Parts: sequence; C-alpha cells; structure tokens
Amino acid sequence: MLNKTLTMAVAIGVSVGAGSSAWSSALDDVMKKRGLTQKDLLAAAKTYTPTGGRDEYLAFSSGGQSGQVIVYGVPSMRILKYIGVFTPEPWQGYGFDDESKAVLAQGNINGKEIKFGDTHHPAFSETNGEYNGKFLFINDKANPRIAVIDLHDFETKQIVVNPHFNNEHGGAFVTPNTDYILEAAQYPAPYENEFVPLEQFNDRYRGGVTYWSFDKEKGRIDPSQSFTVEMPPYSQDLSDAGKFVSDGWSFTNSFCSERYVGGIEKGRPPYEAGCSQKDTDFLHVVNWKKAAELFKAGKGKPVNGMDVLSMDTMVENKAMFLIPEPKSPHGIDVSPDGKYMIVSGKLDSHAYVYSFDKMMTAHDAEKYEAHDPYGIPIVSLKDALHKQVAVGLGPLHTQYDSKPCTVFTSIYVDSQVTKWNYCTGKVLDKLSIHYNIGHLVAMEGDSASPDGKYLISLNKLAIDRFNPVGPLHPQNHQLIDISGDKMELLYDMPLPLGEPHYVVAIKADKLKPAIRYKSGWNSRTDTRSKFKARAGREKTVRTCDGDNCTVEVFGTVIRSHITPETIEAEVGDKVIVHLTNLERAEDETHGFAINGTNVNLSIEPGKTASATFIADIEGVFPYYCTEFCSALHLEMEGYLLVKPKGYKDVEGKIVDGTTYSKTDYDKQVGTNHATQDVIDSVVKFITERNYTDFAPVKELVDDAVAQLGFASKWQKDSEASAKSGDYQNATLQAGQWWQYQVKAADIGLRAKTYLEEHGAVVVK
Ligand code: RUQ
Ligand code: CUA
Repeated sequence: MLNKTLTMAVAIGVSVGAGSSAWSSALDDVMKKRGLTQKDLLAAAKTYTPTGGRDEYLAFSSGGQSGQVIVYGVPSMRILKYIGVFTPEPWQGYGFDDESKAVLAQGNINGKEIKFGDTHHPAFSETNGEYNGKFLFINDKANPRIAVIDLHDFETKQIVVNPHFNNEHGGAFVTPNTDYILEAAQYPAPYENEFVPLEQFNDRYRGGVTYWSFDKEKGRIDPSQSFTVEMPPYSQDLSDAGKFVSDGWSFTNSFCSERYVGGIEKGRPPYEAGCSQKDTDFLHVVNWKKAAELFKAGKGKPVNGMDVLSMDTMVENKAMFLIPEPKSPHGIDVSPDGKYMIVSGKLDSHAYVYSFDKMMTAHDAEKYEAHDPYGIPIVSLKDALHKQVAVGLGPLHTQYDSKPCTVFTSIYVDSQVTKWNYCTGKVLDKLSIHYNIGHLVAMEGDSASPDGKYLISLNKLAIDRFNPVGPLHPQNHQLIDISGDKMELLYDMPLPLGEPHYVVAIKADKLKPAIRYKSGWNSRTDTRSKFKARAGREKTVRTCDGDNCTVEVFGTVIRSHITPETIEAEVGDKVIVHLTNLERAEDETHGFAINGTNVNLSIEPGKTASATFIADIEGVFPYYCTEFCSALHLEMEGYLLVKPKGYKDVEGKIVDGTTYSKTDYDKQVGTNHATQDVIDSVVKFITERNYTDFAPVKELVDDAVAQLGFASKWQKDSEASAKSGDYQNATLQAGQWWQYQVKAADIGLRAKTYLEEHGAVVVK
C-alpha cells in the first residue's frame, strides 16, 4: 500500500524525500475516507488549481435561456464570470444603468422589450482563421439576434435584430478574418412582417443566411453593409465558414427539406414524422465572397431595410448549390485546413466527410444530378463525398484535434464521444459520458490550429451526477483529457444555468482584458462620458421647464464616500444620477442602490454610470454602496430626500449628534501619529526592496501614495480648524485624515504581503 501511495505521490508531483511518509499516510487516509481511486487522484491533480493559480484556457459558454455567456477556466472548471448579454444582469448593473439599457434596447423587437434570449453558439473573432482574442459573438435563437461582446472588458456592446427571420439557429459563425458573422434561419417564415397562410408555405415562406458585416475598426456590426441570402423553406441549421482552400465559401445544413408543415390537431401526422421521411436533406454551399460582390453591385433587393439576394440571383451567378446530406443532419464542421466538411445525421449512424475539392470539381463542371424545386443545382452525394464513417447512434457535432485527421464526434443516443480518423475512416476510441451529449468543444477547436489537450462534453441530461436539487437538474459539462491515445474523463462541472448549447475555448494568454477604464468612461459606447465628474468638481443641478423639473447629479465614488451625500428633489422630479468611479486601484468597484427605484449601478474603476428615475413619492430614501469596498464600506451612504411639491425648507442647521472637545482632538491626532508609524515601517519594507520589478506592487504603491495625499490634505484642514479653536471640525477632519491613512496602510500591507510571497529582494 505504501508503495502504491508513493507511486501516486510521484504521479501528482509530491516530492518523495524525507518526511514523505507522513504525507503518504495522510493521502492514504483521505483516499480511504472519501473512497477515491488512484485514477481519481490523477484526475484531481490534472484539474486542481491552487490558490492564485491560473487556467491555461478560458471557455465561453452559451448561457442558454438565461441570455448570458458563462466564462470558466480550463482545466479547473472554475466559473469566473457571467456576462449579461440579452437579459439584465443585476450584479454588473447590466440593464439597470442608462448606458447598458441603451444596449439592451437595441434588441427590442417591434418596439417590444424582450426579456430572455435563447443563446446558442458563441464564436470568437478571427484573424486568418486563428482566434485573435478581441471579440465574442453569440446568437439568440428565439428572437433572431446577434450580440457583440468586447473581450477588452467582457461587456456586451451591441445587439442587432435580424430584419428577415423570425427565428434562427445557425449563428454566430465567423469568416476567417471576421469580415462577416453568419446567422442562418431555422423555422421558415415570410420575410415580410405579414400574415401568409400555411397553404402558401412553398411559395412565400423562406429560409436563408444573413451575413452581418463586422466593422473591425469600430468593433461593431454594420447593418448597412450586411445582407441576407435567400434560401428555400428548408429548416436551415448550423453553419460554418470555409478557410484557406475553401475561404470565401460557407456551409449551412438543413433538416425538414420535406417542407412539411405539421397539423397534429387536424389529424395530420406531426412534424417529427413529416420532417424525417426522406433519407437525405440538403447542405447549402454558398460563395459568400461572390454574394458580397453582388450585394455591393446593387443586386440585392431591400426587405425591411436590409438587402436580400434572391435564390435566382445566387444561382445565375453560380454562387449557391446544394449537396444531399445524411438524414436530419446537425453539425457541420470545416477541417482546420479547410479541405473537408464533416456532417452528422442525427437519424443516421454515420458521419459524412465531404471533400471541398470534389464538390468544387463537380460545381465548376456544372455536373449536377438535379435541381431542387427552387432551381438550385444539386451536386450528387457521390461526387462530393470523401468518406462515410459509422461513428455511433445519433452523431451530432465534431471537433478537430491538434493531431492530423483526428476528430471527436458527439454521439447523442449512445451517450458517447467517438474519436476517429477522417482520412482513413478508422474509429480510434470511444468514451461514455453522462448523459446524452450535445455539443463538444476542444481547445481552440474551431480555429485553424486546434490545440487538442482537453475536450468538454456538453451534456443534455445530468440525471444522477449531482446531489438532487428538485426536478430541474443542473447542466453537466464534463472535462475530458484528450492528450493521450485514450480519452480520460477528468471532471464533472454542474452549471446551474441552461441550456448551454455551445462553448468556445481560447488560450488565456491571448486575452488582455483591462483592469480599469480611462477616467469618466462610458463602457458601452467606449467613449468618454459626457457625464463624467472629477474630484472636487461634483455638482447637482435642478432645472425646470414649467412644472417639469429635473435634478441631475454629476457625482463621484471613491473609498469610502459617495459625493454627493444628499440629493434633494421634489415629488415628480426626474432624477438623473451620474457617478464616476475615481479609483485607479484594481478591483475597487463601487455600487450604488436606492430603495424602491430599481437604481442599481456597478461602477468599476474609471467608469461613469447613470441612473434615471422619477421621484414619484415623497420620503427619505437612503442610498449606499453595494460592494464591500473598504473597512468603511458601510459608511458609504447618503440620502435622497424627496420633498412635497413647493416644500419650504425648515430654518436652522444640522446639529451633530456628538460634540467634540480638544481632548477628543488630541486623542485622534495621537492615533493618527501611531498609524503613521505603522505606515512608515511598511513603506520602509517596500522601498528597501526591488518593488518596482513587480507591476502589481507598483500599482498598489501608486494608490497608497494617492491615499496619503488625501490624508495630508485633511491633516492640514484639521490643524487649521484646531488653531482657530473649532475642535468640532478639527476632530472630524482628523478622523477623515485617519480614514485615508487606514486605506493607505491597508494597501501597503497588501503590497508587503505580495513582495513576501513573490521573493522580492533587499536592494538598499
Ligand atoms: S445545437 S446539440 Cu443549438 Cu448547436 Cu447542436
Ligand atoms: Cu464602495 Cu462599498
């Protein structure tokens, strides 16, 4: 047993030397108590990340119907962030501050606020087919929309609503240089917003793919340069863009090419029967570069303000054709070199590997087996197929490994991942997962150079994997080690948000997120806010236009006070509060909330955020900072005073609850001097060492110096008050002086600890 433990200790990197026997018996003990095997321990060692450790990859998961994006680290599977995208997210103030409300409002449909999003497929921006770490896009299936998230601050910047579709699924997929973001329709509907009876389904209902043009300079989608390619009323599904040899082409599959319209209530067989009758459906192959030229040449027709390229125009210009694909296909995944496209049929046990070369040879020679009812030419399966491989029951999606020709396909019905070789057609390995896998993602799996290493299985059902929490179960993401020949299951991560359809994972060091904004920044438009305020320049203005009055506050927040500390309004006033966070220090976010108003701001360092509301009832409304930002966080408070209309202010002045004498003043000053001694010793410790070699410490020192600057200002004020015999103010001012000292000391101690933990050396 001891021997076994030692082997294991080696396996998990415990050095076996003097004193290791205590270690191994402790390890044995834990294993016994928790019923762990050696394999478990190895898996733990591969995923466990000690405090302060970082992950090699960041995964961006669709948050499903939550309308959010979930960010977690791989291999630790620790959740790092929920990004508010299509729905409000209170912690981040998303959908609460005026700035982000404007982003959410871009997603209104027919003037209506949409309160959820069915997010499906996130996609990174790319340069030459490689993830560049700049932007993330994600679609909303239910309300056809695409959102743009800037990875500089992990915030949603834009939402566009598709003007042609009433539903979509095949988005967001990007072209290799992020020129376009693809969004494919799902359930066909008329493009025009009008009633068309189902009897006219074949003639008037349509599918299609929208190519959203992305302005890389501005980091925003430009609808004026975007267009839709009209497609038959087949249910278009997923898409992918070609790369390298196949660059300029895009691929979109479809199901229900039977064009069945159901009617179970009228005694007709349901959709599921009518949509799965034929043995094959259609893969749509589109020359998007040609389509873009046609659009620019004015060959499109505007529908609802955005151009549509008709099927006729596309066919005339040889820019679109079809290929049969296996029954009820699901994923379409282009190989990293752009030469192959893998499609799986949900109702077939095969994955079909298409050769781009072959399909182009047929298309160029106009060797078609037929035309579909809309006149679109069909290249035969035989002329486009490279291989057909039996991978298991219900194959869905495929991810590419770093090793050549190696892929992983999710097998829904069999609850497995199949590893196979698409060049030889050989199945290499199978791994059971729990349960009913949908998508799967390998590290940088959709890029031109996948990293392999890990695979995450996104399972549709969790069933018995976790402690039961009622009929609605968490989702289950399973981490799989794919570095060896055999796949190894490492970890189960429950996700309490569903349904996370797809994930993309990027090397963490490609991301360079900011830790603060430029001062007075509107983070949603990425411009300097018109409403920024500077320290000492805060103001509140009340203006009236007849009976309509507006109170506008240009305030600031910094440890540990909100300026202003009172806001006065009359009943019926419109109140607009703009707050700028003056902090430069990392992670010093302040919040701002007012009772009964839905005012809830999250103001990160540098940010200016605004809240607008009507003070509709008289009363006294405390406001406060919602983030525990310092030892005096609870004192970060103030009052909104809403007076009756025409209220006459009472005579007199505010009487402090406590009065202070010279004794109180002297006592406070004594404390301050003692505190200063502590600060001096910390300063000595830091400055004697090579602290400038440590960027985080330099920042802490800058912050501490700023705090000490404020302290000395208050010291001067208090000494002046004491000199004039005003011990009331002198004592309070000395108290404020001490507050700044405490903040400086707190920061200094953090810097000292950092230096101690990171091996700083004495230099003088
Ligand atoms: S899907 S489980 Cu909405 Cu991408 Cu395939
Ligand atoms: Cu600022 Cu709490």
